Amino acid sequence: GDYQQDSRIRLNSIGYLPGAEKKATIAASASDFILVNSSGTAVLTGKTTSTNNSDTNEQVSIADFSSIKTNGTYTLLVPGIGKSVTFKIDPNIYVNPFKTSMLGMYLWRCGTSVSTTYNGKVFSHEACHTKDGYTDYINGQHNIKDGGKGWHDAGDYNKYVVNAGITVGSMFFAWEQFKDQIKGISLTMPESNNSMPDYLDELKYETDWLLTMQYPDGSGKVSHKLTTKDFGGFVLPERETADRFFTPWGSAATADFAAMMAMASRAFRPYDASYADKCIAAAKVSYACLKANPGNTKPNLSGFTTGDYDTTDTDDRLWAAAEMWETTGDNSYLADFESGANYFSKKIDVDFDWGNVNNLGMFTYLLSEKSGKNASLYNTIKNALISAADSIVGTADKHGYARPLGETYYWGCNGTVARQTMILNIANKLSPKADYVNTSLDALNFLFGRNYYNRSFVTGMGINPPMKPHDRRSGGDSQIDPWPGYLVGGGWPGAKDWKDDQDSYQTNEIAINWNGALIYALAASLDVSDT
Ligand code: 9MR
Ligand code: ZN
Repeated sequence: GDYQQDSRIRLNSIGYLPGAEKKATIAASASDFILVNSSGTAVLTGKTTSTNNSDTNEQVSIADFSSIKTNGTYTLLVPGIGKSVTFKIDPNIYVNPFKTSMLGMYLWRCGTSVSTTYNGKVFSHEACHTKDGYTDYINGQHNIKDGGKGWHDAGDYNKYVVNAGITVGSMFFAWEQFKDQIKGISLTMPESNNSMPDYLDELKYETDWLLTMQYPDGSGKVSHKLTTKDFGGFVLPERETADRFFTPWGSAATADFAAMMAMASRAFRPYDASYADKCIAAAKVSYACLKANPGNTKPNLSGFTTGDYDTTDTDDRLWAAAEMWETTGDNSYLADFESGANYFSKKIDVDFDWGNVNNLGMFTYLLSEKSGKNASLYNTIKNALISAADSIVGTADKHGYARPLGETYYWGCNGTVARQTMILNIANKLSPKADYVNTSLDALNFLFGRNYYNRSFVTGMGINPPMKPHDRRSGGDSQIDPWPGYLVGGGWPGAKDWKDDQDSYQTNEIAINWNGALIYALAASLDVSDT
């Protein structure tokens, strides 16, 4: 018959790994499907299974073509409905998405000009925020101190330490677990010919900035953020010239700083030992500050209407203790982690973001090969990890689009869908199970088109991607296309509430913590063709 492309046939428009489970959701009642290869030959005919997807209130039919494992380009035909977009089965499908989401990080660099050509279009801006930044706005002083480099946070150009925490943390986890796959991948950046892997060069651009956020007085306190007083307009960043200020310190930012710098020290050590020394030295000073200031210290953010990233510090302190122990081997940090964990948390949260880095501390403790761990605490946390992973698998199984976060929607929930892959992949490492890998891939399937909208949620990639993200560069340049490589936040309050509209900051913004999670998910999937 004559099949027309039909938006009711929803699948991962990037494709599928050969060994992975492969499913499409058809938002219609359809009993049969046919998978055809690029020569038009039917390689599989099958029957769908029908189910109700409650968050979108749709009766859907699921086509399962997991048995096809041959590399190639395919189309799914559904008699009476139409055909899907073409997609690949190939072990390397995630290499370009990984590079493009890292390109997004490079394009977020502050304090420098950036430029790239993507799909034949140029995206560039001049050096921005070259005066970063002014100290001590609250006390009325107006001195300049170096706060250069780092990534802009999101659709806005500000820089926030707490949101850097979950982002940099996730990206270092990706490095530690998947460096064999990541190491050889060459990325767009001025440093691509130096001796450090490009992935670490990109992270170093952020950690260089983070080091400037620590008070220069030796106290170890870390400024919560470096921002304008109010959000600026939709102009290129070099046109945003309002003064930006270091705010006072907060204990969550200080703990995240210690954790990130401890991780940085481990990652950079083989390539730049003196930088690694600098990172762990900075981490120790901030950790000492936390010990000297055991209470939760909220930053004084009065006078600012930019992002708050307001959070309590218990989880951040636990994470810092775990990373300090893993990097230094010093048992006092292990004691801090274990007593903190016993007191506050021996759990893994299935749903976590910038305000809850508890999991990161738990992950490092679980993955550590150092001796001295308390066996009973270790087993409790490991069991919690396995139950969290099993629960995510179950949630995805029950959802018509296999969304690992199920029916939970909130600001930035697409980021969480990507971030849950950390739980799944770490569980898979400690207790291997194909379901963990397949559900991790379900997160990518969902984000790249197997969803209610039949659209990719990542700019510049996949089927019908976002065109109008809430991003000041995309809105402020003369290019119609948005800047590439960015995961948008996703719909809420409900499953059908995403709007590809620049004004919809609640659903269509971009942010480093969401991209960092996507980068982890992609890194984990660079080549699992043998599962
Ligand atoms: O991602 C943040 C989300 O969890 C919060 O609910 C929201 C409101 O506080 O803020 C989000 O973070 C924004 C930050 O405050 C400023 N830069 C843009 C971020 C993404 O929207
Ligand atoms: Zn900037």
